[in-house]
Parts: sequence; C-alpha cells; structure tokens
Amino acid sequence: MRQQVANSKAPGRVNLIGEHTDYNEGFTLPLAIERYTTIRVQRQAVESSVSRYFSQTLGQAAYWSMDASEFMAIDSTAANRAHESASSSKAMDAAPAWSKYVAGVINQFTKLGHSIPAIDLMIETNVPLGGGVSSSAALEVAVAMAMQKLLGTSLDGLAIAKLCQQAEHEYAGVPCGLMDQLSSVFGRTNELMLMDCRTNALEFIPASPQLAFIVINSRVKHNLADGEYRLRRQQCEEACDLLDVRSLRDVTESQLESAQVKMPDLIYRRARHVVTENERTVQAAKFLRSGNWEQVGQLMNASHISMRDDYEITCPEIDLLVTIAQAIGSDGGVYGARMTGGGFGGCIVILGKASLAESISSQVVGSYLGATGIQADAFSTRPAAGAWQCNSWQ
Ligand code: GAF
Repeated sequence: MRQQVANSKAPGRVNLIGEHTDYNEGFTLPLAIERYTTIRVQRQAVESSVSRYFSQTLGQAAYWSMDASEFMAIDSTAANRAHESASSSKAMDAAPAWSKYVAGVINQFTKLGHSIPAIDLMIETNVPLGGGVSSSAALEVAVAMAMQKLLGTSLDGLAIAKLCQQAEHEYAGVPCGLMDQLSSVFGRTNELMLMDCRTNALEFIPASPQLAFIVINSRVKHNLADGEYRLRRQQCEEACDLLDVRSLRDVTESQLESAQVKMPDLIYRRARHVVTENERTVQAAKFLRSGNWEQVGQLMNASHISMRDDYEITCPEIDLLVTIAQAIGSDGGVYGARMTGGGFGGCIVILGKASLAESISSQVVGSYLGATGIQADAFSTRPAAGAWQCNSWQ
C-alpha cells in the first residue's frame, strides 16, 4: 500500500577533531550527538500543487509551488491559504533559511526521477541552530529519510548522505564536505567515527563511559554561506596547484616545508592547518583507542591553535571559551578543548571526565558570562545513533 505518512529522526554531530579536512580528502573524528531533528511528512488529502513546510520549533511556514518549482511569496494576511499563486521570483530569497534545505533535498528525489506528491512537512528540533553542530545536516538527513519512506525508495546510507550534501551545495550555496551528513546517517551509540574522507570509509572507535563530550554554544552565530567557507576551500585548491598534488591529503609536513618558499604565506598557513590537522586526527584516533585521553586532549588544544592562527576561522568569544575550558585542566576533568564545526562562532567541544561534566559546564558558562555578558548554552553528550525512520512523530 502507498505510504501516506512517514516520520524520521536525524542527529546533529560534534566533531572532536579534524576540521576543514573533509573537503581536502583528509580525516575527521566526529560523533553524532543526542540532539535530533524530527520530521513528519504526509501526503495531502486533497489534490494540490503546493507543498507546505512548517517549523514547529521556529513557528514559521514556507509554501512551495510545484508548478513553478519555487517558493511562494505569501503575505501575512494570507498565511493560512495554501493556494496562492507563485508571484515573485524574489520568493526564493525571502524563504526562511531552513526551508531551502527542505526544498533542496526533495528536489534531489525529483532529479532521481521520482514523482513528488504535494506534502505537508513538519519539523521539530533540539539541535542548536547555526551553532556548528550540524543542524543543517540533521534537517537534510531527516527530510531525506522521511521522503525515502514516503516514496518507497531504497537509497543506501552513503547515497542519502551525498544527496543531502548536493542539496546543501545547490540550495544553501555552501560547498560543504561530507562529514556532517555521514555523521548524521551513520552515527552509533557510544562510538566515534574516524572518517577517511577520500574513500568515505568509517572506522568506529568506542568511547569509554568515563568520557563526556561537553558542547558549549558561544551564542555567537556563524554563517558558512557568507563566503569565508568557500574562500578557505579556494585557498586549499590554490595550495594544491602550487604543490602540484590532487589534494592536501597527499602532502606531508616536510614536503610542505620544502615548498614554503614558492607559496604565499597565507596559502602556506592554510595548507599547514590541513596537513597538520590530518596528522593530529589520525593520532587522536590512535590515542582514543588506547585510552590515552590526556594525549587526545593535547591534540585538540593544538588543533584549536591551528584553526585560530593558520586557518583563521575562530573568533574572540570562541577563543575565550576555549581558554577558560583549557584552564580547568585535567585535575578539574578537562583533557582538552577546541572549537568544533565550520567556524566563525558556534560551539566548542570539551573532552572531559564524565563524573565532572556538570561542574565543568557550569564553570565555563559562569566565567564566560562574567567576561562577556553572554549566557552560553551547554550540554554534555555521549555518541548517539544515526538517523532512522520511526513509526510516530514523537
Ligand atoms: C561544515 C561543513 F559542512 C563540513 O563539511 C566541514 O567542512 C566542517 O564545516 C568543517 O570541518 O560543518
């Protein structure tokens, strides 16, 4: 029987180490988090050519004209009427940011040749939005999983992740790598994922129950679409041209040093971040496997310095949070801390002792509030399960 309703859940992720390495075919070490986006998608009962998307979390709606393949400009007095005509080519620009990810994912199914019915799609999430913990990938993957169920398709996890990445490239204008979508699809309870972003192979590494992954949101929002992310990608490509390699994955530290004379300083530093970050990530995975958490923490601290000084993707609030967290030290339960995600604000991740997680969070939040007046959000997570289709909305 034709599926009328489908529900799904997909997690955000936090990246322990390995930042801006995915689009350089390098290594990353993320975990899915215990924060999820939930989707309910339903075929409309009455024949229609307008799909309706609702974010319960934000209290916003968007209307998609299937005839015009664009969002409809709905004036507030007509907000409840779903059959407005698609009136403005500016509607796409005016549509809420989240709705573009929804439309982007659904459009990928159209491109695969599936006929899409008019739907009502509802979203609820507790993933911090725009905070560097992949709220966008959680949304994309949750939409894809629900649509897969509704349409009866059987794409495998990698195909789902790639479809979502493509949606983000085309509809949000962010030329992201695949880490976030892979994390949201393939996350496993109590395990981190060492990702080889050349082959997309995942190695699962158990996280000791003695560890907590503490996420602190600076409440300073980044916007990856603002050009800085794209710029970093271009700078990496420029480095590859100068080094005559396919990707920075193929470069060792000593090769990079020898080539320094022929590279502009900025490009050299960008490449140095990626090359050293790959090495740190592989080492961190090794130390995590052997239970050397202090060493993992030191690599995280070094990663932050590299993001701050070489890749230049941190900001003063984030640097402050990291300094506060690191100052607590291992006696206070902190092994290491760094910014996580695309950068320019968002969250830090602290690798800490599970038994001291609450005290760590409250110390960092308190000191940050005292210094900046900003009330940061904090939560502690264990590695969580990846996306799934579920029977009910809650
Ligand atoms: C964002 C991107 F979406 C990822 O692909 C990755 O590049 C990350 O920034 C930085 O590591 O989350």
